Parts: sequence; structure tokens; C-alpha cells
Amino acid sequence: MVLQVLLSWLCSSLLLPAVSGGKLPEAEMQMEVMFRPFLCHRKSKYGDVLLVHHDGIFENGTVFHSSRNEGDKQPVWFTLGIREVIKGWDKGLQDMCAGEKRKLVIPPGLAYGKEGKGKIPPESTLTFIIEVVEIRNGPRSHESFQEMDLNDDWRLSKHEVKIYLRKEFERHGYPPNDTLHENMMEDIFAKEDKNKDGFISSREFTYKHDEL
Ligand SMILES: *[C@@H]1O[C@H](CO)[C@@H](O)[C@H](O)[C@H]1NC(C)=O
Ligand SMILES: *[C@@H]1O[C@H](CO)[C@@H](O)[C@H](O)[C@H]1NC(C)=O
Ligand SMILES: [Ca+2]
Ligand SMILES: [Ca+2]
Repeated sequence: MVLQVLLSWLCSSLLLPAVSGGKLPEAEMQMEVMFRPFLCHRKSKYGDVLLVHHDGIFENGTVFHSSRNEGDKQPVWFTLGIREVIKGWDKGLQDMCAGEKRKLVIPPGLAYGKEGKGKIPPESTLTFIIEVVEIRNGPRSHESFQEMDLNDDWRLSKHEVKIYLRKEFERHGYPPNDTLHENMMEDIFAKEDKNKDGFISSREFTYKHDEL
């Protein structure tokens, strides 16, 4: 999780559109809520980090991926709304509760497009069954900024960013490493401190997502 968050923070400004898709007609995505828990404390929004289990199914019914049955069988983290995943997910997984399950039928224009990818053939309409296990504040959220801004002056100093990195490492069981934190902090400032005043303002920090 920590790497996911830090990477998406470091890289969000560099992210290329995940798939070009070509110029396919924009077919509509179908979305069906399969299960929604009675209690829902918060709903997913752009910039949140979501932990999900997912099954991917071809039009002929063949399952091409299942997070519960493949690899380490763990759900996966991703950040909503920054094209870390296919467009259909960014669009179709908003306003979800933890524990909610949805079925998305995603046309190629919102999935892997004309080219396809790996075992996904060109022009595939894909069905996903997605269950949200957990929702957390994303690295670009207002809440994350406040958590990092220790002296409440609405800007992040290099010191505050280093303390944050150290805390995140410790929280996720990685040994703190000052050299590494120093390097990461310098990278972060190189990209995020747009006006080079030595601070990341809340405006510089606030995540801007592409038009979806
Ligand atoms: C289902 O479709 C996929 C993708 O086109 C293909 O690879 C697979 O062989 C098909 N399976 C069957 C049983 O037709
Ligand atoms: C700390 O990070 C630096 C830079 O990534 C690395 O070269 C070094 O081996 C790390 N030190 C420890 C104790 O892990
Ligand atoms: Ca501050
Ligand atoms: Ca600045």
C-alpha cells in the first residue's frame, strides 16, 4: 500500500493515459449493483484508494482473471480517477461503499480499445464483478494534506514531508531509511513544488484529475 500511494503521488503528474483505445464510438457502460451493505460510512470518490477483489470475464463467459483465485489471491489497491486502471473502472466504481459489489459491462472504448492487451483480444467488451473491500483517503485528499501539515500553515515543508514518509514506512512495517526518505522527498519537491519556493502549498498538492 505504501508504495502504491507514494508511487501514485510521485507519478500522477507523469501518468500517460493507460490505453489509447483509438477512436472507437463511445458505447455506454452498463453498471449493476449486485450487493450494497446496509451500513455505509463513506462512498468512494476520485482520489480515494480502493482495495478490491475482481473477476474479469470475456463475452463468451470465460473468466480471464480472478483476484481470489490467481497469484497471491489478495485483493488489490488502486487510486480511483487517475487512469491507474481502465477508464471503465474509474467511471464505474464511484459512490461505492466498502462491502459493495458491482457488475460492470465495459465496452472496448473504456477498456483496452482497438489494440487489446496481453490476453485481452482487440475490441473486447469485458465484464467485471468487483467487490470493494476497503476505501481509504488517497494521497491527494484534503485529509492527507491536513495529516501531513503538522503546523497547520497550509503548506508542506521538506521536514513535514520527510516525517510523513518515515511514518508511512513505519506504519507499513518497512524500516525507516533517512537516505531513501531524503531522495524521495527531493523527487517529490522537484515535481510538486511548482513555484520553487521550498514548500508544497495546498493548491500545488491538490490532485487534479483528467476529464473522464
Ligand atoms: C472466449 O473468448 C476468449 C477471448 O476472445 C478466447 O480467448 C477464448 O478461447 C474463448 N473461449 C471459448 C470457450 O470460446
Ligand atoms: C537506504 O536507502 C538507500 C537508497 O535507496 C539504499 O542504498 C540503502 O541500502 C538503504 N539502507 C538500508 C539500511 O536499507
Ligand atoms: Ca506546514
Ligand atoms: Ca511551492
